[in-house]
Amino acid sequence: MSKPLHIINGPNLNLLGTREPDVYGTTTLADIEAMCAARADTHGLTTLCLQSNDEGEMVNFIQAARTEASGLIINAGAYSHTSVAILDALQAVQVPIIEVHLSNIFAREEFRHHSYVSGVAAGVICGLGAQGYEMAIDALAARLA
Ligand code: CA2
Repeated sequence: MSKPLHIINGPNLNLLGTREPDVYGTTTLADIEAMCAARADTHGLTTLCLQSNDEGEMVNFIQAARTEASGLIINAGAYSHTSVAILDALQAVQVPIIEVHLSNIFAREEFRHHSYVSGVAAGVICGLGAQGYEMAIDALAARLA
């Protein structure tokens, strides 16, 4: 049995499906986490999900991925654009990392165009909504096969 894929969603993503549907869609985070588990299952993989509004808690979960995960999917939310602490934690992770954003961060404000996560990610998916998470799982499964 392989280690689970760790899936991290950062600040405010617990609000998905309740506000700003024009930007982030109507799918809730619970829906996304269930979709991820189902998609992983088609590859014989499992998932372990964290949503946190707390940067330190996210760092702790990333550190745990060093020994407890086979791959990592991260939507660090606004911390993508600000957090050197999350970058430092990700740099210590050896398993493949895929960065996901629901919205197309390059079609939005300039400050969203840079992500500290991107430089340590094997790949970046943005602008495809909840489907981006499924694509990230497929990509990790292919790498782990
Ligand atoms: O597009 C993405 O997935 C983002 O990571 C979402 C972040 C944003 O700061 C990034 O630039 C791009 C914000 C998540 C906020 O989520 C909400 C969802 C519903 C209602 C309000 C906020």
